[in-house]
Amino acid sequence: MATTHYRSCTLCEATCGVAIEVEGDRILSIRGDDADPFSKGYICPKATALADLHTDPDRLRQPMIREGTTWRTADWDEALDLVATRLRGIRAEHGKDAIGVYQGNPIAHNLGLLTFGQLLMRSFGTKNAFSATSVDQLPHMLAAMQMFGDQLFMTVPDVDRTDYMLIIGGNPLVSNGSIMTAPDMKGRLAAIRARGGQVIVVDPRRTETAEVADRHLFIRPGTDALFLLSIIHTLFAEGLTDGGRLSPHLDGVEALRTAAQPYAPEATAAATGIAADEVKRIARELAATPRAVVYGRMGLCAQEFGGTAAWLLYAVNAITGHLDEVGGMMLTTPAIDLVQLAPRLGLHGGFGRWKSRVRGLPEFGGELPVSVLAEEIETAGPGQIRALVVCAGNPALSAPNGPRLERAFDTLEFMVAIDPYLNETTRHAHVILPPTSSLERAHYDVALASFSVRNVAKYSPPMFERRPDARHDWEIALELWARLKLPANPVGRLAQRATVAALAKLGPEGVLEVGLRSGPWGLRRGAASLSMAKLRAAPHGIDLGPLEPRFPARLGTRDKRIKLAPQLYLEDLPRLAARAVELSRTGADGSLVLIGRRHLRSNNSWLHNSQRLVKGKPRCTLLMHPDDAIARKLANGDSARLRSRTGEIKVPVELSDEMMRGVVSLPHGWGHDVAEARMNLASSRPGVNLNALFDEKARDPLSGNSVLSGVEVQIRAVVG
Ligand SMILES: Nc1nc2c(c(=O)[nH]1)N[C@H]1C(S)=C(S)[C@@H](COP(=O)(O)OP(=O)(O)OC[C@H]3O[C@@H](n4cnc5c(=O)[nH]c(N)nc54)[C@H](O)[C@@H]3O)O[C@H]1N2
Ligand SMILES: Nc1nc2c(c(=O)[nH]1)N[C@H]1C(S)=C(S)[C@@H](COP(=O)(O)OP(=O)(O)OC[C@H]3O[C@@H](n4cnc5c(=O)[nH]c(N)nc54)[C@H](O)[C@@H]3O)O[C@H]1N2
Ligand code: SF4
Ligand SMILES: [Mo]
Repeated sequence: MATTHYRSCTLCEATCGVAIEVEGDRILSIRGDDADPFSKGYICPKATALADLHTDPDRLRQPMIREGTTWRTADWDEALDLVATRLRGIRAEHGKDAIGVYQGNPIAHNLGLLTFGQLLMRSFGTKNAFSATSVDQLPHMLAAMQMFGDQLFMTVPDVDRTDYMLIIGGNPLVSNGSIMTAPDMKGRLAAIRARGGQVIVVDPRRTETAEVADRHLFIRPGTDALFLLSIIHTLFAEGLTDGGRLSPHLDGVEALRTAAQPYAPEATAAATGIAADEVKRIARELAATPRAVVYGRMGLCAQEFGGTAAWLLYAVNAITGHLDEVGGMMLTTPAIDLVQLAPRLGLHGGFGRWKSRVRGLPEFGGELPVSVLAEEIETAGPGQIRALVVCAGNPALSAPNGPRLERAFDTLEFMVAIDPYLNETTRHAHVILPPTSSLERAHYDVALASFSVRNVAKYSPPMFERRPDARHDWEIALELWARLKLPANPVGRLAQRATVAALAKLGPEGVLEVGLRSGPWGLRRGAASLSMAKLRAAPHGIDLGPLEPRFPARLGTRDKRIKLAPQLYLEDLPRLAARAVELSRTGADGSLVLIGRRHLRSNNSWLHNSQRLVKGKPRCTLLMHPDDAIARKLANGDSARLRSRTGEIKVPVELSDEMMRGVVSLPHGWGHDVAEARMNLASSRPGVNLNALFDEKARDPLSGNSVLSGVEVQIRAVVG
């Protein structure tokens, strides 16, 4: 008999409710859950991949041990013992920092890894901790920390109540929103326009989002900070600033005015490609619209001036009265409050408490930028990384200069991956520990609910029983943690066994219960308090209402004030001024700059083994403006050779006037043509690795985030 299970999709930040119909262990259908109060039936085509991932014959179901070039399966005890022995040995001989860890993006979608996974990762006590954060939202986190006093105060646009949304370097129609958990962005943007509002997109490509907006402005990659400074300049010059309710709490207004002084819209137009009139119009509209918001994402922050741009983004919202106000940039009140919980778990945000050994880049939130991972493995000396633990990450494809990283992996004494696939990264490991599929485990969006455009809570129980010989991510983490900490004496061992048994009994749900009870919707609300029992009784999820103003009470700064002009940013402005002159000349010599893109049917590097998602025309193509193609004697479908400092790749070109002249675009997450990987379908349609072209040395110096946009490349037609 068929039954329907209701749960959240774990593939992207939108957290859509899905209704999955099963009979026995067969999945009959996956539909949007109409009764989910947040997603209201919306899903995207990727949701079906939940089934494909679950049934994928290439998904590993047993631990794998590599001996030379051959892999064999192993049982859990053998594999875990081996990992623990090797890691303990390396730690004993070379110290804590000899073990490096890298945590990838799916962790944000995995309750077990956000709880028990962190227990394991933090227990290494290594300075060499890395994650996908530094090829992603790090500038937003730095700005949140500098301006509002906590790295997690990356505010989210109140899309459902705004009347004006300026989107800079984000493509939510494809990405389904980021640091903006909001199922059905297409519907939500259409609703802004339906209520008489406007949507404006600033992007070097006329994206899918731009197609449904009121206006689209091409911007030269890497110039968003200049664009934002000219908006700020205009606001001050025309007397349009008004911090509203938060005015008495704003520090640095004058410093911000002075910083923007040299950047009149007329002065930035040559560099940004955005006409002065357009800048002024936006500034005036922002000031005149009571409910307006400026939002920016990957294109804004993963670039040379990403740190500066993220700061200015929040600053514009603040000085136009759109920070922490209805329809503006707001904070959630999540049921599990990470901001409150983190310090209690000994996790303190921090910046620059230590530096990377080789290049001296600052730590942020306990992590170093992934752009230094290769050199930290390759460079001999105390503190060198000799063993690496990779959890839910594929840095071979996701990090700049992946090929160098892969060469570095091969020099490691030991590498272990917690990952369901034998792929571009994990093939370098000595042991792969594969977790259960997402349908076999319990889920709650601890991280994403903190960035949601409404306050929501939803628990998804496991849909399928895990096989006795399978392990959840959290179980792998717990068992490894226990083995790594193994006390020497029998009494200690006995005590530890009891602790592990107690933790296993608690499980991620137990942690969840503690988080719920102590959170803002917990015990303090008396009878209305949220609990696991309430979540279990509401399989479609619980709507906790719209976002509410939280500042100044929630500010994390010592003096409870908002810092509009932190010194760190002001000191770096001369770099921008110098670059502005150069940028206004780019393209004059005929060079092209490269940016990235995403596709609705793809998710970073790891959904290319699903037939339903990869079928159709090839997606790993270089988008190029026809004029740029003609100048290089390239026609649609021709093969082009792209070269940068770090690498060279060959890729088919696709001509389109959706590209700004002088800018070309290629998606990341491809390049599956490696012999040892075991992802059959993916390797039959491999595409090329965009990150072979991005330089690991290029970074936003403020945050350490990698530069994944606006990099100069040479492009030639491939002859013959
Ligand atoms: N050029 C360029 N590079 C980019 C980007 C870009 O825009 N341009 N985007 C960057 C961004 S925003 C991000 S977030 C990073 C992503 O960088 P990564 O997180 O390093 O890479 P992913 O492709 O997400 O790989 C995820 C890995 O986790 C595994 N996995 C999936 N689900 C689970 C699970 O439940 N448990 C475990 N243990 N493993 C799992 C998959 O098999 C895969 O190996 O890429 C970045 N790289
Ligand atoms: N379908 C799908 N959804 C995803 C993902 C996926 O791979 N596929 N990945 C998920 C992840 S990990 C993340 S972090 C989010 C990312 O979510 P988004 O940031 O919304 O997604 P991107 O497609 O990277 O959008 C970046 C946009 O910036 C533009 N851009 C590039 N350079 C510049 C620049 O210098 N300035 C400006 N203004 N714009 C620029 C690009 O053309 C692109 O349209 O998406 C998530 N959702
Ligand atoms: S938008 Fe994201 S969460 Fe929603 S169905 Fe698609 S992949 Fe899943
Ligand atoms: Mo990301």
